[in-house]
Amino acid sequence: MIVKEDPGNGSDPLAPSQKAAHTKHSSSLFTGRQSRKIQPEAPLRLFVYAAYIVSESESQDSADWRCEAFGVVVTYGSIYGECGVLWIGGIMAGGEAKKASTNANNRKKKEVKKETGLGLSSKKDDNFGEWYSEVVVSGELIEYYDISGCYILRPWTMSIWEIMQAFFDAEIKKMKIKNCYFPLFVSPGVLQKEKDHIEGFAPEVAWVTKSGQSDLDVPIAIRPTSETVMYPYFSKWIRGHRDLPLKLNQWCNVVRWEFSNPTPFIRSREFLWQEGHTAFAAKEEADKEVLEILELYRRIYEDYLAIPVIKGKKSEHEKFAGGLYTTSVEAFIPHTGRGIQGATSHCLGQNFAKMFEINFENDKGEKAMVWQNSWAYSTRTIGVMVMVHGDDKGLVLPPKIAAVQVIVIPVPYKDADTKGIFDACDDTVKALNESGFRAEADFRDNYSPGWKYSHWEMKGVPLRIEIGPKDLANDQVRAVRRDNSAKCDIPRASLVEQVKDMLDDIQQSLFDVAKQNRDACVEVAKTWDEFMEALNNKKMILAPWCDEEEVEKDVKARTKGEIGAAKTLCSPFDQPALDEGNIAVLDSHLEQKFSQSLQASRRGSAVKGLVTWSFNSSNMYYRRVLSEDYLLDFVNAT
Ligand code: 87F
Repeated sequence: MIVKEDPGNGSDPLAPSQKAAHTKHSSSLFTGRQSRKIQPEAPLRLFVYAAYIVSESESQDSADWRCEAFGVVVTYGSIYGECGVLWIGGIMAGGEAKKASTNANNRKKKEVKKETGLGLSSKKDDNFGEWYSEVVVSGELIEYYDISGCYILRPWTMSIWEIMQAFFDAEIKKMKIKNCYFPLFVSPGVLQKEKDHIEGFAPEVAWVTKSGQSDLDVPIAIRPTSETVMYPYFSKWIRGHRDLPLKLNQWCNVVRWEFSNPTPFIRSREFLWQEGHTAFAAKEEADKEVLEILELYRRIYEDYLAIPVIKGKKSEHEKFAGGLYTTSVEAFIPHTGRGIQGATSHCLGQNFAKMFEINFENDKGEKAMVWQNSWAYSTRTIGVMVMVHGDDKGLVLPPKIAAVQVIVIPVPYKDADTKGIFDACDDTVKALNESGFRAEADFRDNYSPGWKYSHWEMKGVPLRIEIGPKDLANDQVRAVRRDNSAKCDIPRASLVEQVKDMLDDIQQSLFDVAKQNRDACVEVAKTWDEFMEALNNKKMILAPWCDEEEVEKDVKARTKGEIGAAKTLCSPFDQPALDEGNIAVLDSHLEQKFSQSLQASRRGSAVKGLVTWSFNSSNMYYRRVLSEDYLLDFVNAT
């Protein structure tokens, strides 16, 4: 058994039997193909890879740019007047200044467009980035702000967020997790305590250094996450085993001064999230919670946002460095060919307990350290939803998260009975509201019905009901679906039942279509050539991997190109079956392809070396098919 298991103390919490139990409800990645759960004795692990954008800090020119940007503290100008000023430890360097002016130009373009009417000027297939920027603004989700990377979340966004919040909040309350609120500010002392893992994140921490014109004696950080804010109090509040478990959650904003391409919802400098922080007496309790929370995240994506996700465990390299292991739900954007981390649920192990001295007296009267978890999902969920479902007419909202599920539009006609039409609209809204649907009528008299259709399409309302003279005469309404433009006439007598069926159907069909599109992008690669070909074809790749960090870094380096590089997303809990034939072919292929790595690895430690040269499937075949003795002989012989 060569695959690394639990890197810390205790047993692997994601052991096969548990995995199977927790993936019971999730949609299989491998529908239509043979699917297999990992057996304890099988060392094979498939990893999902996808291209991702190399962050600024990883790319050459921006590394210089970042050096330039630090060490100097300047204010962002006079907009704050004489009141408390928020200062950030960095200047607006060339790159950022250029970006800001480009943003301003884009805004100007958009303002001009507004006067010319509705409709998007970019197409999703032609220019995805432009399309996305346009759709989030035209769909009234966000408004750009004059600080780069910060966005105004408009009511249309907040209502989506509140619906997801209501679901998640109720679920965690069932798990006896309680809400709390800790301050936004962090003292440098506690932040420093966590310096080992915060080191990599340090450039993203924003600091308050002034109040009015005076310098603060000690600068204060703004929370990028709340481990260091909360854990000193965990230490104070936890004394004995009866104080455990301590299970807290907070709904709040966090600030991370991102330097790479800001993107509404996806990468912003301030965002909303929930962060859960829990402490247990036993590791098993923590392990169980990690997966329960992950399942709630899956439900948010799949049941609410109608987006298929893959549940799995992060590699050591990609996990939260401060924790023991990280699980995640991973989504995929077919238009860009990129994977996107949907939410994370970490087992922190006892790392923070050590740092913050979170000890307790156990039931045997001995001193013990707690086991901790932390988990979060953020407003990024909304960005993923826009990217997956939106089309050239604008947003497409799944009914379960839409603030308005049904928009009712009167279609009066010259000498028709306008009052009768308006009354029918009112009655329709009333009947739907009384049955628990979120319905509204648009009675504005300064817009034509056609304009209203486009407007509500742009905002993504799942179902439109039109009522005109003919409908009034026939005691019916006309319903038009946003997702596929299908139209039908509904007798008013069966309005509620039929609307319910249609909304259910829209929700399901959005998920089905998204899953079909996602599945069409998943490929199993068994050779490096297959891997590269799939990557170039914007696929999400399932590739066997030996769980070695060096190999992972190697894949990243080898795939780095103009559009990004490949990185591991997770080791899915749900593993596909693999054809085990053709080992010889794979073997010779490997010899050619990876001879350099092989030579390099031979210079290093023997066993590790064997691992290093095969970051594709073949190494795993060796491991499965060949005995440990053979491997040792092989290592010793090379
Ligand atoms: C940015 C600046 C400073 C991520 C950061 O995922 C610190 C951090 O600790 C940082 N970006 N992280 C990791 C956050 C880990 C963890 N926190 C609680 C979560 C879930 C919620």
